Amino acid sequence: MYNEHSDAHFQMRIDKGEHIEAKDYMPENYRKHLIRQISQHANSEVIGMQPEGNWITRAPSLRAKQILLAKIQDEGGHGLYLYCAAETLGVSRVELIENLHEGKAKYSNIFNYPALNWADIGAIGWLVDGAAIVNQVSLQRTSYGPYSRAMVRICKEESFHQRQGYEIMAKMMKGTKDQQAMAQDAMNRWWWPALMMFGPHDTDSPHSSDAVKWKIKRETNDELRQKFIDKTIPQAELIGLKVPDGKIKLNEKTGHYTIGEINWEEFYRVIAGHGPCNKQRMEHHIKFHEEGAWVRKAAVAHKQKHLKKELQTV
Ligand code: BYC
Repeated sequence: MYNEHSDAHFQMRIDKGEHIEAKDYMPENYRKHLIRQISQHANSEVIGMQPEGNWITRAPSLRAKQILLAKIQDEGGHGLYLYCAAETLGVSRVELIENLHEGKAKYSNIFNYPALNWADIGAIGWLVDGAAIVNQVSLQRTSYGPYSRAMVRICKEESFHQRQGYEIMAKMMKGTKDQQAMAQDAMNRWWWPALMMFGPHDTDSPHSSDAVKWKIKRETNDELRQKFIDKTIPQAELIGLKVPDGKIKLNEKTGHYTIGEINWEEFYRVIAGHGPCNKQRMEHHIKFHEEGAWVRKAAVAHKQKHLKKELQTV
């Protein structure tokens, strides 16, 4: 009989496919691994609002503006679910935000690239949300209950995000020569960074072996990247976009595409803080976090006032 508070019992539960809940026994390294990943995920959702936020006032129609607004609001909401999921592991939101501001916690590489024009909003929705959804569909079966349940809800909204991006790209590809060139240019700039979103190759991924053993990851970085590639190349071809990779080949036997070499030097440079927009993204977040301090103070004061009233009536 296993002791319920042992690593062996925990692993047995994982192997049986059970969800681990907040109050269940878990090894300290499992807890830390999840805090790192879930907080990075939350940070990505929130920082990801910035490149798109710039385009709300410049959307080409009222319909496009409404859709973009809803999408960005969803992303703020996803950040909230994810920070809450991380908090169930015994860390506070304040610490998580401090870690982001001090550069101790990461966010996705992709949000350190600029959104230069309206076609970029299409490319972000189609490629960035498209990559995120491949990863997140898999994470719906992750072993930690609160993270898994957050993913189920997030995935429903994410598939709408991906489609709105593809719609923008498809529309531009049916437009004028200039519009087609803009869509192709956005594709050229976002394709490779989107492939990097899945993280380094499995052989270079230090966290993968624990993540797979603990069923935090149900599929590896390379497996998920391949799924995204196989799904996205035909979508590009359908609307007349060229994938910016001269080495792409369809392997008729396996049904998978092979691609050229990803520039990992660029990936590591960007996640180390030296991408085109890292400084701007962090300065913006810190500025608005500081300016919003009064809202947080007011919410705490409001809660305390009501708690006091409740105690007086007991
Ligand atoms: N960017 O051992 P590895 C969205 C780091 S947002 C930056 O493979 P792991 C959206 C990694 O952290 C969706 N860093 O790590 C929002 C580690 O460094 P540390 C975002 C990366 O954790 C708004 C090192 O490289 N999705 O949808 O096993 C608008 C070694 O990597 C990245 C998620 O966050 C990266 N791309 O696997 C539009 C998904 N990749 O921590 C859209 C949840 C790796 O030791 N996260 N690193 O300093 C995951 O599934 C996994 O954490 C990853 C990486 C696949 C990303």
